[in-house]
Amino acid sequence: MKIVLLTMPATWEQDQHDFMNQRISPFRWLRIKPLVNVVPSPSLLYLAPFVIADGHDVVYLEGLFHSFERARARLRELKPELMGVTITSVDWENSRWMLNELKREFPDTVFVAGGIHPTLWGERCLEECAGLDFLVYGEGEHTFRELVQALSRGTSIEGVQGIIYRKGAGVRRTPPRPVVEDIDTLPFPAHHLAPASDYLPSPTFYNRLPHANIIGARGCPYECIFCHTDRHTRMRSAGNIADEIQWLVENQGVRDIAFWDDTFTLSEKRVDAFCDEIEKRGLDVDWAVNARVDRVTEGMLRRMKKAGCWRILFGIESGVQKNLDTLKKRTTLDQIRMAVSATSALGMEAYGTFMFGIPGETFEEGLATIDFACSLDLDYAVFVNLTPLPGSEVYNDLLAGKIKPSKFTRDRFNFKNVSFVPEGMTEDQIRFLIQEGHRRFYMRPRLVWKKIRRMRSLLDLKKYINGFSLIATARYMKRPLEPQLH
Ligand code: B12
Ligand code: SF4
Repeated sequence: MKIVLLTMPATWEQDQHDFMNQRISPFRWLRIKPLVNVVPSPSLLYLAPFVIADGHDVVYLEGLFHSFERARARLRELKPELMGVTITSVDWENSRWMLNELKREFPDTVFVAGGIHPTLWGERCLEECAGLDFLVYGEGEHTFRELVQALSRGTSIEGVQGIIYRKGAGVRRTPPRPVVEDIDTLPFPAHHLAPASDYLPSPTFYNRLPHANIIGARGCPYECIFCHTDRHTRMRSAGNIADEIQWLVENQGVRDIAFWDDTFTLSEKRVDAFCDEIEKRGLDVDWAVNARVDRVTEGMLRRMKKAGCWRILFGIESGVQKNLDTLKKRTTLDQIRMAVSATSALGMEAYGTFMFGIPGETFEEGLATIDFACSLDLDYAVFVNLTPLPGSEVYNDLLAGKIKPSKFTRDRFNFKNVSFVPEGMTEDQIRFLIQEGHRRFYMRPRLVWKKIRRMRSLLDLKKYINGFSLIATARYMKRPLEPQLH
């Protein structure tokens, strides 16, 4: 079978850039435009080895490199018999519009979707999107392989665990497939389908190029109310991860790795073992991770730095303890201060993410979070609005009426539309806090100087000038931003 694994063309990134471009840049005469930041999708690349092993012809098409029209033109050339797409809730609205368009143009192609949104939304995805034929819920590797086997051999699909499909006028679901317990047994993602040299991530993502990403674990045992993740955490061994990195170094000349584990530092033993592997094998790579502030120690950070770690992203969320408690973050302001200052003191970059619109939060507390962010020795900060996503506690509590909103647009998952405003705050205040947070954080001379010193290329320079100029000229926007594709 000819199979195309497709990431849906630019929506979120494009929207973000449109959001930024709505403001007038004083540097517009330099014709500096934001660059789209794209990285390959492990969700799809993990599936590929299973169908390649069965002799299918597999193409990975990075839709995010293309406009929808260009992706469509490429698909006309490729003529796929089956198309696999990965979908998050954030992407759903735009993706389903595009999938319907594609199905109209390629009626004989079988469309299969998987990922977090089909897993959580299930039958509703088929009901809301006529363009989709099959959903794979949960982990996809074995399910996708069996589904493709059944479709290509013309045998029954009913015995394939973990799928949702149309039958007559209805929709059927087969029983769930148990997860792969030992994820070391999975083949590495098909990196050869998406060569690292084709990609240029944002400067906050890489230290050197070429850059690649690694999934070192699946799941997270914590229970933050805004997040849905598999609580059943499975970690790859240090040796298995180092084998994948070694492959990337030897075959694609990779010099930089981003770990996308929810929390890389869950096991100090594994961190140690991983650092040992990198050093023992003499792998010349820099790497970056996500971590919780309460799951790092100075000794661990020192070890990581020595083995090439250059950046740590911490989900900080708030500068007000009461709001951290509401989020069930299970962290304290002191832990945040300690983790960030130790990371910076050791010469690694620290990246913090923050959110506004936490249930019970006031506007003044939002301002206190901005003060707190500026008081930390962070290199980057991102401020977003809490968006209730399916599967999260905050979403379920809103539906059950346990949280009182002053605004809640149900099932509007696109972050830019401020779908949720807690009682005691207004949408305008949340929009203001997001812009003010970025403006105040990035316009500090100390930070600007730090960034100038770290500049690595002309492209970085262009991105920084663009970013700073937009932030500097930011005006508080009242107009709601609507999706463009429907
Ligand atoms: C890497 C990552 C990113 C990368 C994405 C890069 C890329 N090219 O994929 C970046 C940094 C860009 C990113 C951005 C954002 N992300 Co993100 N991200 C992740 C992260 C950490 C890992 C995803 C991943 O690759 N997992 C590993 C793969 C192997 O697992 P998987 O995706 O579940 O795929 C398996 C199955 O789902 C299934 N499957 C998946 N797709 C398909 C397709 C087919 C055809 C089949 C058969 C099966 C299948 O099989 C796969 C293998 O078993 C997840 C959290 C997580 N741990 O999953 C969050 C996560 C996906 N992100 C999330 C969010 C909220 C965001 C942002 C909105 C953050 C922000 N505020 O800006 C943006 C928006 C992105 C968007 N457009 O949707 C949420 C999405 C929640 C939701 N319901 O939509 C998640 C789940 C985090 C969370 N727990 O809240 N993210
Ligand atoms: S926000 Fe981070 S720590 Fe909290 S549950 Fe999600 S992945 Fe785990």
